[in-house]
Amino acid sequence: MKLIIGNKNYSSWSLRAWLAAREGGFSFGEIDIPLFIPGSRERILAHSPSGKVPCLNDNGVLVWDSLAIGEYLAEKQPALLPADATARATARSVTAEMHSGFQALRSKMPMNIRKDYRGFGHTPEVDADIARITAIWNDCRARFGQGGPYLFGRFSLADAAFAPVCFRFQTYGVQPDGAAGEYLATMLANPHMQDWAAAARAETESIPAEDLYD
Ligand SMILES: N[C@@H](CCC(=O)N[C@@H](CS)C(=O)NCC(=O)O)C(=O)O
Repeated sequence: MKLIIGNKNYSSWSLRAWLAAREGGFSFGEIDIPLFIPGSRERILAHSPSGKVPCLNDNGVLVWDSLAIGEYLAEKQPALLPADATARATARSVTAEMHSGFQALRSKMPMNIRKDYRGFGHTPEVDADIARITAIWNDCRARFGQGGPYLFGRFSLADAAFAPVCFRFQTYGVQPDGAAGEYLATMLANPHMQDWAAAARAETESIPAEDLYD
């Protein structure tokens, strides 16, 4: 199994698939392709039909888009989704909401693990996205979080979906109150998240268009 991913500092979609694969206990190799430099597009297209990362190559089976990769991995490792049907439906709902929404947060607070942009990026739309994410985290923790420290107790695809938001909150100094704040701390202390962050800090490539507040 090989996962094709972009820069660990910036590629939020790559992080989702990578973390799901790590937490699912899969043994996989990585093909790391720095994005938005000459040759990037050709290199990605050699592996990924969409021309985007992440893309999973499981012994010739190609799966692209982080949502599809997560579902594929959860078919092989069902523990990546909650066992209870209501919890599972909610996990899929919040994962899909994250996947298709939060455009203001994405554009004004892009993932950028190496930077300290505390206080930057706030607009009314961004703050509304932050409020909705905080509400999701508090709601999932209260209703489904009894069996562990993650949104649905044990780690699930929903946590992978929100992993880049956790790095964003760290970079931009967003501290949610209550259970959501504790959940943020849990995610940032996750050993796989720390591995990813260490690798991001060690990268030398940068994408100037993403370094919004230098
Ligand atoms: N919805 C896709 C988004 C993938 C995506 O936009 N990937 C970006 C990097 S984070 C990319 O490959 N950009 C390179 C390009 O557009 O040339 C997913 O969930 O995988």
